[in-house]
Amino acid sequence: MLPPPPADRFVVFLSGAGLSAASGIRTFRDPGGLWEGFRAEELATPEAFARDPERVWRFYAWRLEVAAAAEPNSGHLALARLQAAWGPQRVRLVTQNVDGLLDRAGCDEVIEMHGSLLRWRCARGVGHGVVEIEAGQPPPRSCARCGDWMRPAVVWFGEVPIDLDRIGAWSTRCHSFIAVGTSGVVYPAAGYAALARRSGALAVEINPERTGGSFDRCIEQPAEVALPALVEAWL
Ligand code: BV8
Repeated sequence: MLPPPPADRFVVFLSGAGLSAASGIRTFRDPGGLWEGFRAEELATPEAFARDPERVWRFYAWRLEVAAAAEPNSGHLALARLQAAWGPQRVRLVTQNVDGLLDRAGCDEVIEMHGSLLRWRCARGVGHGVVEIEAGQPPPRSCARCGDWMRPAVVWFGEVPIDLDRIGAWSTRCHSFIAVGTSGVVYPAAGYAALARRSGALAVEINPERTGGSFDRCIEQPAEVALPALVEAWL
């Protein structure tokens, strides 16, 4: 079993689509995943949106609907339980996921480094304001200020992820860095485990399939099984 961080140290959990798989949200690169049949570049880039805003808008409106209908699973809830016991300073959460399920599970101060489906903005930039989408509501199609297309406030390929400085600082100072449900394909997210390990942290992967990344330990189990067991052992 993994050693818990000492009381004066902290653990970072970096999650990917595998954490939400048990909530019925398909991953990106597993067979039958979201990108199957599409090339990511076809839909998750500013160029794709500029080329065919209707198609990309509909793809994300559909993903918002799927995320809103999903429920946090035992993996999300385990992270919320650990944070409730030890606080968000000792249990720091970073996610590549845009489904908002960690927030809905009751987690605090989550860094959503690839943004969120629950926030939409004018395609021209954040100057016209960001719209928070209520559960079950469809996203707006056009900006109330200028009438241009609205787009999800997610980070597309070629766009700069959110809070990279903070994620980098956490990765170089944490006691342990646990990557949960991510294939380690997408950068710069995929580079933080190795950075943490080089900085002396214990680097751990929770994934039913080893990704071959730079980890000290690999827990080859699904997140919805491994996380509740880990939190139970730690608490
Ligand atoms: C950028 C939001 C410049 C939209 C997404 C090197 C350095 C920097 C950049 C690059 C680089 N090399 C290439 C790049 C460019 C590019 C990139 O990484 N391309 C890849 C394809 C090679 N990166 C970018 O463009 C990034 N921006 O570089 O800007 C910059 C950078 C830094 C500083 C200045 C300038 C932006 C990338 C963000 C793209 N947006 N999402 C949307 O969601 O539509 S990425 C998308 O992939 C999702 O966020 C997703 O989360 C993410 C990663 O995928 P995973 O989460 O890992 O999901 P996947 O399906 O791949 O894997 C699931 C895993 O779960 C599997 O391993 C499976 O075994 C496991 N699993 C399954 N079931 C379970 C499970 N695990 C546990 N339990 C289970 N039950």
